[in-house]
Amino acid sequence: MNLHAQINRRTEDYQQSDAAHHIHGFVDQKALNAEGPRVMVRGEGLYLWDSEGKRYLDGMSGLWCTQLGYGRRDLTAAAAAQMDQLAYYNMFFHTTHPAVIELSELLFSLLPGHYSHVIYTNSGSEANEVLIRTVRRYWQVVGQPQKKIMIGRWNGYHGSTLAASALGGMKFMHDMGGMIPDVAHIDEPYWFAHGGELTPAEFGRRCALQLEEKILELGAENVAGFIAEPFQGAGGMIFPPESYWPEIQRICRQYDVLLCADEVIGGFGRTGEWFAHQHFGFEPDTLSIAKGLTSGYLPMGGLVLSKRIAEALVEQGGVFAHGLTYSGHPVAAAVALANLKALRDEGIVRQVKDDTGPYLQQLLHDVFGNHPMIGEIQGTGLLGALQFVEDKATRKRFANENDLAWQCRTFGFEEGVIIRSTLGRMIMAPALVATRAELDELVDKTRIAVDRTARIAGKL
Ligand code: PXG
Repeated sequence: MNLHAQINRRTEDYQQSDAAHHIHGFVDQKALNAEGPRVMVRGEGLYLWDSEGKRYLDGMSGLWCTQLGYGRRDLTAAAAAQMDQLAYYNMFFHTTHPAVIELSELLFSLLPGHYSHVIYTNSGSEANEVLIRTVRRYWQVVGQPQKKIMIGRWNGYHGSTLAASALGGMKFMHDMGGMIPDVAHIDEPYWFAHGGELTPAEFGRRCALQLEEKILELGAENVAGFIAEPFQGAGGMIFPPESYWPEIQRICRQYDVLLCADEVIGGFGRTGEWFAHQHFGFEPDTLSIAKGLTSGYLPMGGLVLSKRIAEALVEQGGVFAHGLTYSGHPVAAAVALANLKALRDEGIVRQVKDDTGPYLQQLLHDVFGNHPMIGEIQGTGLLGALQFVEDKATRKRFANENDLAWQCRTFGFEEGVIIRSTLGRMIMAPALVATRAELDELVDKTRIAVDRTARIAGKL
């Protein structure tokens, strides 16, 4: 394939035009305009190429979404065939279409048996928007309309729309657009940063008990649901202590608060299980999904409902006043179907669980277990987080950890690997099709970037 087939303009030309017209997400636009964004032009497998012809191993699956990697011709063929056949039709006017029906069949064959229905959206943010409405509607229908409050967690991430960011706990997002009413937050179970003298198990229980305290403070009769990522993604790939989820589940059951798992990052094989809640061993009432559902090839998300919720809505709820022009879009559905078939039939999820996942975890511990800059390694399946630390004994973090992590990420780009930084953590989540050799390259280049950072920090 000719790498430059579609590039007939100079990089600076692209950058100037981008600066003239485009507001990017989560960046200082003025600073970005001065620097000029990298222009990505091609992807194949785990690799990306920019407009200068430089190759990168993408250690982040795009934005945690390209489970199958780039350039899968079966997905592009599925999209093209569906566009030829029926490019668009809606789910209003009492209609449906085969692509979305077949997708739902396959989805529920992969999910545990107590889930039965899905509301399709175009993104994870929208899945969490509809979650709020669905959960509140459920309680109305079963005769407890005062149950409205959603509890989320500080430093949780559930999307960028107003309501989804309100569920999340990124304060700087709340400050920008305001909050919606009837949302509360509890602390995140980030032991390394906030655990103090407690053991991880004690700290995990303590964090979970905050949920009980918050429910009692607000009145259980007013609390509709608790939303959380099984492990935090955008907040820093933070895995809760093992004591956390069983206690959270007990509390939700005891006070009849719906347990809502945000599986947008954890779903579709990332942990080696189909869904992250299966890895952590708890049973949510709802699952928000997106990203890996289509391997990111087209936008699609959804809210999966347990039978208990779906039955109430369907049998007693009457009109459910919600719907998007593109809910269950046939082309997105066809791509999602092809994607899930490939993940299943090529044994990719199983391979992450049995082979490449344990391989990556072992590699990370071999390479970084005694590294002077790394205080904690977390991960499972094809997920890895490296926590920067100034003093291992006291878990003291660098005052400038954010800058160091950003620098490390920049070194990564120079070395030809894309890893992500959040506060003082370096994160990797490569495509699920990664081979052992690609994981070797990912970890090796990450080590070079971390070593270069450690030299700046005076640790090497
Ligand atoms: N829930 C979770 C857990 C997410 O990670 C969303 C919902 C929203 O999905 P959409 O499709 O609306 O973006 C996400 C998105 C990062 C980063 O920096 C992560 C996300 C988005 C942007 C940046 O890690 N995840």
